[in-house]
Amino acid sequence: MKKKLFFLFPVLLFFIQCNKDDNTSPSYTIRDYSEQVLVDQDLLETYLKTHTYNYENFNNESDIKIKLDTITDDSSRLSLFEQASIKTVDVTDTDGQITSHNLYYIIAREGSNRRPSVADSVYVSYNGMLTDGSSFDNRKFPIWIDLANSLQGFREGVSELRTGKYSENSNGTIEYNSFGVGLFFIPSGIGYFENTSSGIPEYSPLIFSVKLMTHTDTDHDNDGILSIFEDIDGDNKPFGDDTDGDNLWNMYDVDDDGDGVLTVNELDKNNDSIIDDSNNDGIPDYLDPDN
Ligand SMILES: [Ca+2]
Ligand SMILES: [Ca+2]
Ligand SMILES: [Ca+2]
Ligand SMILES: [Ca+2]
Repeated sequence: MKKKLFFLFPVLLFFIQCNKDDNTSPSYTIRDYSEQVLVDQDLLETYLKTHTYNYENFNNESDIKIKLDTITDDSSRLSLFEQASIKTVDVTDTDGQITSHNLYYIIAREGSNRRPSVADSVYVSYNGMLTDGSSFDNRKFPIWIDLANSLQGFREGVSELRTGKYSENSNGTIEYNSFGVGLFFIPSGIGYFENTSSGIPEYSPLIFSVKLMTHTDTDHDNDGILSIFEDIDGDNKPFGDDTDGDNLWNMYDVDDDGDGVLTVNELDKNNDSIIDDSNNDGIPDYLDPDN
């Protein structure tokens, strides 16, 4: 079966509706990541310690909905905090200062198939919430999302899940089971930070429950190298890598070394399924402007 990609980008995840940087008010200054991250961490940890979810329901293959609930002091239920893992995600500001952010996450069910990369497209249903419990975007039916162009906290979280298995019903519809289900608690620095969006005030930590049905290995520029492998500095992310310095990242650049020969045409000229390095200098031809 050939999979068809429908890129129905959810507005909330990708488009900033109001950028405070453009605000004409002279008194407005954008907060520092290093200060905001402490505020958000405090807020998220308080939420995690005072809430739980229906974790006992995820020991099977069916489609279970995550239900968050408050926890009382005398409860024997595990809090979210007791179950959460932490992934450290760095953010570099315009001055080059790096701030580490804690992405808290819970894998309610890991999933049975493959993990997508941070640059792949994923087929997900999700509920996006604030720490006050309000929901700002609830997708009951799955949609395709390009992780490379989604919020940093979202793509780092979803890439920790595994996809499921699917079967085709007699009427042609696809049914997914044993897919990954996760909860992600995202500080604003790897969310929208100073920007607002519909239902999301500035500097809001975000909570997402996500079901990952399937994914597609994605090659954004169709040059024959999957986007995740257009990663030159070796940090396992193709973001910001730009071999020829033309301000077009390799994942979007059809001629990665800028030598006038398209990457797809100098990858493997002798068709031996090995990436060519004609002058044996350790740099593959498609990244070598001298060859
Ligand atoms: Ca480039
Ligand atoms: Ca490329
Ligand atoms: Ca080239
Ligand atoms: Ca070359």
